[in-house]
Amino acid sequence: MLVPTPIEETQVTSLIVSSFAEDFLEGVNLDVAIVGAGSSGMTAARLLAAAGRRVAVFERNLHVGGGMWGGGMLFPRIVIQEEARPLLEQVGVRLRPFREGYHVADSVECVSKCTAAAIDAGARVWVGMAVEDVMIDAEDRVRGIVINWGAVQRAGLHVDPLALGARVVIDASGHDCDLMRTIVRKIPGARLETPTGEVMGERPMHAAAAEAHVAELTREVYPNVLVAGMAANAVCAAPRMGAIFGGMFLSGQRAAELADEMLRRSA
Ligand code: 48F
Repeated sequence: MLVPTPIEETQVTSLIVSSFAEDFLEGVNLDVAIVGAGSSGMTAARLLAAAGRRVAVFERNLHVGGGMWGGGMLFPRIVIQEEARPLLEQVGVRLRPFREGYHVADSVECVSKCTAAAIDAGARVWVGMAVEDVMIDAEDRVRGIVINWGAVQRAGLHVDPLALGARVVIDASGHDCDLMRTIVRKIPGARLETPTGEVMGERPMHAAAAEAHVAELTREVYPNVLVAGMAANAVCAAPRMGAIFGGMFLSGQRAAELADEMLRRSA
């Protein structure tokens, strides 16, 4: 007969708190902090971790995946162009080839495998943690992030946040380009590397143009801050694309390459 492991409730408490503290404290000073666990952020996290960088993703929701879960209008499928196929195949996502250069993937499979691969590569993924601000230096350059519980943010509670150092920050927060809006709002005179120097907001849907622009718009738009994914289009008034995701994965890859270069330069 199986003898069940004796359960001591207070041991459960100790194990949860001590293992969280141990892992979290490893990331008090990060190479790269990524805001948002969507397709672009998770791809950047996987590639940076695989390159040996200390990287963590902060997601304000309790779930990862961003806009991938919902596919197109809740039909749980996303479309991916041929150029992005290797990035999905690297993590084991099965693609169904369709007409000229289009593949279709199950969105639940995509979220699960992209997340598992990023974690296996060594990235930390923290859910329920929102990035609410940045930490700056004397020249207003970003040198880290300021975080709080997503639940605290939602409840509108007055709870002071905690700060983490990061040599590079990637805003992969999607359509809202949340971090860039925070930077512009809170740093007087902040000028972004966009045509107007400001957050311009996204334009209506034009999938071909949106997909063509997103990789080139993935770049450092403020000292030590890169934009990736839909946030890259949204800061520069580029259009949205809907449930075609190739550009998001390729943007994540580009963000990882650029972050790695920035880290090398500042080493
Ligand atoms: O929106 P999201 O999936 O961003 P993405 O990688 O992909 C865009 C597509 O989903 C889709 C599209 C496809 O072609 O147009 O919309 O650009 O993921 C962004 C994640 O960031 C989280 C948010 O909850 C979502 O999961 N997020 C946003 N602001 C914050 C944040 C914040 N301040 N702190 C933490 N997480």
